[in-house]
Amino acid sequence: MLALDVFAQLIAADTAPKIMLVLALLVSIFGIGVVVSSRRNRAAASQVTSHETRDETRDETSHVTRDETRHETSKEDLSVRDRISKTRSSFAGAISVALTRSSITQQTWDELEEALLRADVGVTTTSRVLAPLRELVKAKKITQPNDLASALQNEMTSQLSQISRELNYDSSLGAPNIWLVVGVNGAGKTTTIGKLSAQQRALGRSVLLAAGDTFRAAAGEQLETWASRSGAEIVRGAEGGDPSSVIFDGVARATAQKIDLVLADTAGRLQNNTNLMEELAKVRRVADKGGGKVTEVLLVIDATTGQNGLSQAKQFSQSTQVTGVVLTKLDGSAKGGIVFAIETELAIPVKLVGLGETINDLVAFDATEFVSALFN
Ligand SMILES: Nc1nc2c(ncn2[C@@H]2O[C@H](COP(=O)(O)OP(=O)(O)OP(=O)(O)O)[C@@H](O)[C@H]2O)c(=O)[nH]1
Ligand SMILES: [Mg+2]
Repeated sequence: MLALDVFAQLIAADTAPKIMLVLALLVSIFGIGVVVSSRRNRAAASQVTSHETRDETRDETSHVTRDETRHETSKEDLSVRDRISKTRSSFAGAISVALTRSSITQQTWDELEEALLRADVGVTTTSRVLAPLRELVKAKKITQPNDLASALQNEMTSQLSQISRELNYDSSLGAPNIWLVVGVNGAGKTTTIGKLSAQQRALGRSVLLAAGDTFRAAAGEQLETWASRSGAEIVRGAEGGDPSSVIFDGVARATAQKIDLVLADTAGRLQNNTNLMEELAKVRRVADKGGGKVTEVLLVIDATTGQNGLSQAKQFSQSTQVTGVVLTKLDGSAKGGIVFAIETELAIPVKLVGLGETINDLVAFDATEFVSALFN
């Protein structure tokens, strides 16, 4: 109303410049109004957005938390069968093609052979497994392809050595047992030591970790983490120092403190590097001289490396008299058949298998369960 009055007075004054001035005034007032209102709207909108963003963040976070929890839970629930799904699906898929045909022909044998070789069972073991089955078919004791499945499963189970898979621990020693852990680079030695340490601690044994991998500074730190996670003592040496003397010191300290078990880590090395294999032989000899006794030499083999594992087992065994194999990363490998090659061709028992990266992901190898998981 006030604006109209002013407008009327100005009109009455009838002066063009004044009219122009009033119009400019009105346009400015209108303009300011538009700017203020749009700012208000923007501010309100941005408040909503930031709430939404926070809510989304909270939602995201809670999803992640929920997913992680679910993942953890389901991971714990996973059986060996589930964890070896890569080997299982490739193997079971291949043999089911062969065993669902209407009759047993040369093609059946070719397909079975291919399935076994693809799972990295190895040429020698594959022939050994299939030979008795061919005899059964020849003698007409088996006539249907699907009857071959259970015969094959039995044959594969019986191929796995009947020798003990127990970890050698001599409680009557009156001195520390020493378990030396060897293998090529990145096979999973240090991780296995951490998991093993936790298992042995859970059995009530006192454990000392000897950081014999002096090659990399990070190796000692990695072992230190596992020592604190699993409640074990640790002895470390200087970077680049003599691994034998670190392990000797570890054993000496374990002896003095009446610690039950020394788990000795070593640097990864290629099995065809003569100098490094000699160094390992020395580590093995010296470890026995510190007051304890080497009761186990565990060769860690990465299951994803397949047949090369055989060559590793041969060479490491020559240098250190390997007493057992730990097959790691079976969870990520389709080549779990290497178990057969190692046991049947080298007669070294696979004692433990690694099924993941966390502290609980190490289990005793059970041949019957393993073979059954491959088929079902
Ligand atoms: N998925 C899976 N990963 C594993 C397993 N065992 C070890 N790893 C992983 O493999 C990698 C190498 O493990 P390390 O324990 O450092 O191997 P290493 O043999 O001590 O290696 P070097 O000391 O360098 O020779 C790490 O990322 C581990 O988490 C397993 O059973 N499953
Ligand atoms: Mg290591």
